[in-house]
Amino acid sequence: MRCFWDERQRTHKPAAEFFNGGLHPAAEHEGRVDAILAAIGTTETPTDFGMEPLRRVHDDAYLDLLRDAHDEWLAAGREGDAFPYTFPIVGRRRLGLSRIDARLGQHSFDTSTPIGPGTWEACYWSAQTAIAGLAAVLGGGSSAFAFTRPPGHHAGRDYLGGYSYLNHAAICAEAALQAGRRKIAILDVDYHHGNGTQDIFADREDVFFASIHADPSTDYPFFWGHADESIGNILNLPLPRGTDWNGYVPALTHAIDWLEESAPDLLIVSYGADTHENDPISYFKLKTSDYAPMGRRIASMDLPTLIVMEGGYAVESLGDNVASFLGGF
Ligand code: SP5
Ligand code: ZN
Repeated sequence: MRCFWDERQRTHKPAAEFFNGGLHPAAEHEGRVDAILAAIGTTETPTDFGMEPLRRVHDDAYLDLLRDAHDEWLAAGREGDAFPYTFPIVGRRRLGLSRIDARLGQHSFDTSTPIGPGTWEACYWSAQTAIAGLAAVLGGGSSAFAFTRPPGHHAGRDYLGGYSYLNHAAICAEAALQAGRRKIAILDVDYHHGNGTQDIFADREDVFFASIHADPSTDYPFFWGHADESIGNILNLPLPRGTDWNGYVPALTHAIDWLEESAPDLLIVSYGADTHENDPISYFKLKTSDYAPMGRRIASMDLPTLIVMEGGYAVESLGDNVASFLGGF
């Protein structure tokens, strides 16, 4: 399978994230990069598709913030990564304030997703990597793997969160529609619900989104991903902590059957390896060997398929997990 990656994606180097009342070393760190690159072998560097495909999904004010936030953070006399600390809860007015802390809060939903000096560059090239993978698939390749990092599925049109800044699955779905595909299926198998992707495509008839994830009653992102949000083009299949492969398979079968009913002409997989038993922030029990049959079942949909990388933080198992999935596929 053709694999895409850009070294500029390394320039995002978050030091810490805040949860459970304290700062913890960032789970989405550069060690993930070497683990995955070692496992997938040769990669291709994307060409520059520019800002247009990003603008089809994300708001201009939000993109401006991603690009400028760290400079403004320094200009405000701060050091280290930029973090929000005050959030406009749902229903608050959009005030268009200019202070950096207000802007960060306006476009964030958590405190785990800092903006450092290289974050924009990494995000930009991560998106280009995804689009290059899509171009390979649209150009007649049956599948491609885009090693997107930082991840994307928690990012909405105008917000970041969950280590995600630009939503690669959404950007590629829109780009594929723009290129003449008619119906896009997105299958999200990361441990966490893909809230950004769901929000971006709510009520659409040309994009179908199915997500299998930890029950948000117990796990991040809490406020999205519940079963009763399954309406129209959205299917959420929350599973309890402790789910192993036997518990996972029926949900996978359900998600695949449901996506196939919509008769898509392209599949985008948001693949996260944080369902693995060793993942440090997650509580499913999948084994490395389970990702091969997972990949195989998804490949049985027999669709042109772009796989984008989401989470997965058990660095010592991460390369093997990705290789198992891609190998099975
Ligand atoms: C892309 C992706 O996988 N994003 C996940 C973001 C999860 N951030 C929430 C971190 C809270 C972790 N709680 C861990 C408890 C460890 N014992
Ligand atoms: Zn995740």
